[in-house]
Amino acid sequence: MKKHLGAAVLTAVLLPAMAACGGSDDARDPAATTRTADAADAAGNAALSVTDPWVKAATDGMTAAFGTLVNDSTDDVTVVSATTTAAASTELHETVENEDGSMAMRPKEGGFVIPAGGSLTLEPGGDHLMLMGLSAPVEPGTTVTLTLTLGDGSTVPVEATVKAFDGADEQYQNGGEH
Ligand SMILES: [Cu+2]
Repeated sequence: MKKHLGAAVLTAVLLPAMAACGGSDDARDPAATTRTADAADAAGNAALSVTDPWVKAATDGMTAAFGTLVNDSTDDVTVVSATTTAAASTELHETVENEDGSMAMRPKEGGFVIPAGGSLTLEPGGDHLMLMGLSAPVEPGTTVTLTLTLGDGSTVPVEATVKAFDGADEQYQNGGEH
């Protein structure tokens, strides 16, 4: 499939660049930037993979990314932050019920914790990755590359498919639109 090939090439080009600007902590753990999404390294460090990652199509403003975070390691794994080239900033959000019964989302305190040998599902109406300040329309059928940063400083690249979806329109709790 042409689309897949394109995405793979794009990833191959982008990932080394991302790794190169991965922050000042890199020197502490040289292996961090080379760890892959689907394999634990020889030392048995935390390995996280993402099943069926997808992003809600949007023309501008903000959107959200979902999927199932799977932890195959014997230690809890925490996703502490995320980035994507598709948006100016990315936040880890949870969805909570306001006192008036309406649903609102807010930054997840402490990040997403995936228990050892367990998983955490990011889904509309629940936990999700919030992409804020889209740099371009996010079109159905295209791919968005996200990079998750874990508590140990390692990163996990994620290729998320863009899907049209109605819903996941919870208001940002501190957004104050009204
Ligand atoms: Cu959100």
